[in-house]
Amino acid sequence: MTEIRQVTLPITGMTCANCVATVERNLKKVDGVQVALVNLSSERATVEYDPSRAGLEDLIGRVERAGYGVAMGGRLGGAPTER
Ligand SMILES: [Cu+2]
Repeated sequence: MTEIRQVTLPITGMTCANCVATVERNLKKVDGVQVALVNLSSERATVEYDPSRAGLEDLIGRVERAGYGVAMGGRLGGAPTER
């Protein structure tokens, strides 16, 4: 049985609905990602993925290659939270 992990990533650099769609589309391209939901007003991406197929760094790398950022650490409790 596969364990699915949910993570919330604080995304930086999004300004409009197109950005949201781009980030979502890219996150969904990561192998193992099942759900990617991006909220523009809260600048958060909620991702559900299979941790045996993808890691946090894959998600972050994908967002960065798409031209956006993932806020790490400190401010506003901005670090990615896993549960
Ligand atoms: Cu945009």
